[in-house]
Amino acid sequence: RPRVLSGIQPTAGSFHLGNYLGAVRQWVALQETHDAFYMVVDLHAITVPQDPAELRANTRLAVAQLLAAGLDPERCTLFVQSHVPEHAQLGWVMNCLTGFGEASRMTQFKDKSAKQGADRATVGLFTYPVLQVADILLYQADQVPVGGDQRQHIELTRDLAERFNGRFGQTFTVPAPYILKETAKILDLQDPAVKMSKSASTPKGLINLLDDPKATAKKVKSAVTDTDTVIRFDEEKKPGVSNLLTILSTLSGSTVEALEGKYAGKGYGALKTDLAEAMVEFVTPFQLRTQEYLDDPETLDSILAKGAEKARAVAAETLAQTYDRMGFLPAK
Ligand code: AQP
Repeated sequence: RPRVLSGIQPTAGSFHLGNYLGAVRQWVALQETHDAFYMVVDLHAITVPQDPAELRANTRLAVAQLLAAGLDPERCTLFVQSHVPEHAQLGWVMNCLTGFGEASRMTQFKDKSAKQGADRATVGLFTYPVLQVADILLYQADQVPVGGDQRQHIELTRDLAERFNGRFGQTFTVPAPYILKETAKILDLQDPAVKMSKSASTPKGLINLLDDPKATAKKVKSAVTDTDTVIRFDEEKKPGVSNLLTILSTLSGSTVEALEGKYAGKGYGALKTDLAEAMVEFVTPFQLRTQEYLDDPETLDSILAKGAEKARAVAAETLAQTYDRMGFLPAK
């Protein structure tokens, strides 16, 4: 079985619709066909300031949401990044192979540090993509299921894997991105020129899966479309409407073409009403399941303990091999 690896940050509390449709939904499908490793990336979370109690609660909440979304610990390895110390260890090695200019070209850092102000951005935020390289290479992942915003980081991962292999001998699998075209970039409901995002979206443009379903329905109904009335998929000319079609298509299982046919001659109101309904139908049981997992911290902790053990077995082997190739003296 080919291997996949991916992670999600525990920072915002609730996952948003972009996280779910762009990444987590694919994770659930891939656990059936792949040797799947999924983690909650708390080491990445601290690249921006975190309140300790909140971080701890949000990490549990992220795991509960992953289980509620359909991850099955019998079918995949689910763990918390900081439970596997090899991430930080291989991260350092990768930092020492990455050019300063190369890291400076990462657009996510540019965007995020610009938002925070250059003086407040940490070195951790700067080297975050390099830690992500280590996350992926530790597991010898063949594919990395992510949203389109991560493409550049996967490219960096490929470059560093090839660089290491070239310099020290074949050590790492060179991974490929696994990005579904349809859901690579879910857009902000109020500003369809930008992606839906926890830090950049306005509250009305962002759908959090744990929001009150009624509020979610309201957000869908007030989504920005255009002055036209035709329901047609056209990402350039009709980004708002196309975004709604993409979301409804994914949630309902109907193709975008079928939806175009269904809404021919009808106004945007009909599409929004149906999408609002589909969203409520999706989030209501999702929220119940999330709460059930939160109410049973013992089960959750035991899932994470088993996950960390399985992850460490793989990570430790890769790290030992890496250290050896680089010429570190083995500890006796
Ligand atoms: N709008 C999106 N469309 C498709 N995929 C998306 N992802 C995020 N936003 C969208 C994907 O979700 C996965 C987990 O993301 P993360 O935990 O790394 O969070 P993030 O990328 O930091 O999420 P945000 O909301 O975009 O945060 P900010 O605003 O801080 O940048 C990833 O696979 C990501 O591609």
